[in-house]
Amino acid sequence: MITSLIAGIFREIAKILELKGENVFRIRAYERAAQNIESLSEDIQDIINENRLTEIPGIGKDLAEKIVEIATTGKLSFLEDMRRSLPPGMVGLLAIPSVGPKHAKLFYEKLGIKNSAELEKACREKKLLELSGIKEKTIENILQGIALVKKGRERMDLGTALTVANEFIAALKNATRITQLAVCGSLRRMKETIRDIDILVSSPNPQKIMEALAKLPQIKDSTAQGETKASVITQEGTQVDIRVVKEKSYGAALVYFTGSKNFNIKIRQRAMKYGLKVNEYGVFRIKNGKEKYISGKTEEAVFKSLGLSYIEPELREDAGEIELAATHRLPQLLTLADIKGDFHAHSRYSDGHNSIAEMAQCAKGLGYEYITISDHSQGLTIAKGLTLADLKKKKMEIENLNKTLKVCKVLFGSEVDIDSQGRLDYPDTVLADFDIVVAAIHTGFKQSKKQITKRLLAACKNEYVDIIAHPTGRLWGTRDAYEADFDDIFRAASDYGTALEINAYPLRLDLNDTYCRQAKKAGARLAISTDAHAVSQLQAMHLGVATARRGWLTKNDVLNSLSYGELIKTLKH
Ligand code: DGT
Ligand code: CA
Repeated sequence: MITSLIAGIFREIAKILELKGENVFRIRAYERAAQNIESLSEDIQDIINENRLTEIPGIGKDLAEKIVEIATTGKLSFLEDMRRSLPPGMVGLLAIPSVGPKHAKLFYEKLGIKNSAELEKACREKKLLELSGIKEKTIENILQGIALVKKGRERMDLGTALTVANEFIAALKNATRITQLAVCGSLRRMKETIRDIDILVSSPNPQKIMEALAKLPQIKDSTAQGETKASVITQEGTQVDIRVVKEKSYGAALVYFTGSKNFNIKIRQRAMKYGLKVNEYGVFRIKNGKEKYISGKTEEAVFKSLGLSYIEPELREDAGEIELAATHRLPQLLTLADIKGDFHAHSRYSDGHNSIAEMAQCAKGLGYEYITISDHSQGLTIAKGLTLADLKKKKMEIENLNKTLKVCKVLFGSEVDIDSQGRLDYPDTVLADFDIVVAAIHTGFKQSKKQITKRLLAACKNEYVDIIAHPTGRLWGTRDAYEADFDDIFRAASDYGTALEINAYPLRLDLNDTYCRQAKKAGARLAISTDAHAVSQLQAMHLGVATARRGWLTKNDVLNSLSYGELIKTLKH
């Protein structure tokens, strides 16, 4: 998304300026610009087209020009010059969580550390301890941060991969006429993280596609180029593999390149049992040593030839789906159209960028019947948690909105912090007043498995808690999931009628697919929420739905497939 690209570039500039010890107002100007761009309630491309950039608070002529450059070229020469002015590798240091510009500057000036590898070495050799303010714990956090970044580099989050893929496909379609094209691989299966992007095209003239591809400005490098396939690296550094096949093989190639690898192996074995052969060109009957093409044009035809019902890409992991497809007993997976509302979103009352009315208007536009505005609770001061007086004001505002908005109900909610002992951040008398209570852990991630389990169990059992938010706390590239006994938690969620969130924020996707399936088996209900802090983030619901589908969930397993009327009857209080 262009908005996040621009905001990301401005934040990186702010960090480099801070590293260089530049004027604090200049640094803040870039940070504020990034924040204001993220909180826009309309598409920035429209603002650019209509020449209105300078109407955005904090955007003057200079920043407006930079935004236009980014929107047109996908990069900013000013940032590239700034990066070049630093010792090589230094930019990478800034990407490590728990290493801010101040630390990076200190490490460079005192120990000559210029990149992530040197920092890792200095951590292991305890050299950092010589510096003032650096403790054993800091070193431990930095090493963890380095490991997370390495992992994050190997695999992108699903949201980023979808954005890169969509931009790439749009550019390719613009460059040449294409009849059939699909994303394959882990991205089509909507895995939570993606190593590279696989694209399949059908064309009678592969050469034309390859020529158009070679000329795309999105490509930085090409690592392999054949007559019908190519591997390229985009400007962002993502690998894209492209294959061109004939129309009669398109369906078979779709099955093959969608994978997963284990799924393909099982499919091939099944084919062999029936005297068939299946590969990326089609399904063939083998008779007297000869191969006869029987299908391959569409995926449906390929599955039918193998005696299988159609298997949705999200299920193709060899986790029992082929066996069920053989007896036509696959579950009817949840779809985005089943979703009637969102349970977890923030407004300006806490740390959101939009008003309740703006969030509700957007929810209405998405066709929802309800949206919960669940701002943070009082103890979470860092996220501007709401005091009891704030709650009163917020409740009144919601009551007034509900009188005028009609179509989309605004539910009065809170994301209530679960403290280090498992207590909730408002007393029960206050909790009882909310329409929806979402409880979550925000601190003490490093507590023992036993203690974290205890905290989550206490929240599950509270009679006012409707949903446990981001139950494992994982944040891709920044923080691993904390340890807890999720079997116990899922059982308690089922026993006490507390739903478990599938947080659709792309870096979370928490619960993940595996846990969703486990939670369902334990009898728990799931609730998909975006945790949106701005109207644009409400759009991420589809990532939560994809995760639910990968977890084999149907409409009945998910709380927000209920209509407003059904929901009110189902909630705990
Ligand atoms: P990734 O890229 O690690 O996120 O995951 P995938 O699933 O996209 O894996 P990738 O890009 O290596 O390959 C794309 C698809 O091609 C994969 O899902 C299945 C198929 N494929 C790749 N290698 C093999 C193989 O050795 N055997 C079989 N049967 N299929 C393969
Ligand atoms: Ca792939």
